[in-house]
Amino acid sequence: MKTRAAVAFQAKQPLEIVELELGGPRTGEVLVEVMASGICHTDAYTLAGLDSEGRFPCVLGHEGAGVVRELGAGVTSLAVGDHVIPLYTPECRQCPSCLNPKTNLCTAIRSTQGRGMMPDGTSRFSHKGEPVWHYMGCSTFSNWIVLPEIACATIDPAAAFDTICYVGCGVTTGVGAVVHTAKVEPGATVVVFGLGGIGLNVIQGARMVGAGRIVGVDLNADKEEWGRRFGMTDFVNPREVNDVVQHIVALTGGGADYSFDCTGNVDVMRQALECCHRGWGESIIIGVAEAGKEIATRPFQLVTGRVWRGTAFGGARGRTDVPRIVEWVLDGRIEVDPLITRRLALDEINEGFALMERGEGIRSVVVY
Ligand code: NAD
Ligand code: AHE
Ligand code: ZN
Repeated sequence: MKTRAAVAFQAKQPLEIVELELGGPRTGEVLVEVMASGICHTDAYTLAGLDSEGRFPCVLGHEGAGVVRELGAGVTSLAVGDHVIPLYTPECRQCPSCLNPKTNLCTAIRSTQGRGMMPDGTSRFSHKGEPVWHYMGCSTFSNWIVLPEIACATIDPAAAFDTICYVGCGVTTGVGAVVHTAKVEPGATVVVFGLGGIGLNVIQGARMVGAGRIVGVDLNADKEEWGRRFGMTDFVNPREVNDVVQHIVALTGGGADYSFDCTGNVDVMRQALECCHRGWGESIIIGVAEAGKEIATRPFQLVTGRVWRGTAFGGARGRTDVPRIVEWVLDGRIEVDPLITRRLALDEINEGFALMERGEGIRSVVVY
């Protein structure tokens, strides 16, 4: 069949809207009509050529929502008409990682996914007879996609596609980092670096679990109002203080119980660790740094009890936890709609990337 898609033919070039050929679902796969897709900073990072797994030409996009339209052989847990969120972190419930309660990082199809392929090692997209690669197992910048059954979370059909697609990455990553990875307790002091599409969800996750003090840090002064809207109690602009670490340690009376990097900048990651409280503060890395970058700190920081962790997809097990987060959105515990600052048609997608680059708005969503 044919599908309209925004194709990244090469790094650092605008996406091009073209018609692709799409092969149908094979055993254990389904055909999904994507109804909406958010644009995440990770899409921009891969398009900028900073992703060691970036493979071109490809169809980017990993924050979608849609409807199952056709089942491949052997699919038992999905039905035609189901509303689903594609999962870049699938949940097979059988691999050693799925069987280990310490991680959400299912390994069933990770190696082919990282090479832009479906689990059988093929690409289902092609253009003029040449393969176009999948991205993060999702490629939600295509109107139609094929997905493995284990990479689909079934969600409540009451949720609007152009809002709930954001749960496919940003909402789950931010809220999940608080709930699943850090397990922030009521009353805790939380510091969030980077108040974009992820950081604001960390803030609202911290508010939801009853954190006491929620400090937001961003270079963009416009983000103060955004942070306060979602529960931030204090704002720090690093441009306006001498030493951001010392400033936060003083502001919080000794340091954060939990800090989160939502910038992808390795210098900020160090600040996020070092502003944690001696003895117990934990810093969670969410931001994705460009290929070749490394983090550094004095070992003393860890010897004196600070903990450095990372999280992918907010530690969420997609098929289990995503439907629950959708319910939190539907019952108003998590607010998504106000964070979607622009809705675009597919042929306006490059404008969505430009808005993110300029730091204007929070999330842009492509509506098919
Ligand atoms: P975004 O562009 O919406 O937000 C980034 C924010 O960081 C902006 O507000 C920007 O002003 C701020 N910022 C930049 N440099 C800063 C600095 N030095 N100090 C303080 N603030 C600074 O991006 P996003 O969509 O929120 O994504 C944030 C990061 O999270 C990206 O690196 C993205 O790739 C990553 N990410 C990771 C996961 C995961 O599973 N681990 C999931 C989604 C996104
Ligand atoms: N391809 C990159 C890794 C990028 C990365 O860490 N991605 C996150 C999700 S970001 C979503 O916006 C992730 O899921 N990581 C776990 C995993 O298995 O990739 C690189 O550096 O090669
Ligand atoms: Zn993302």
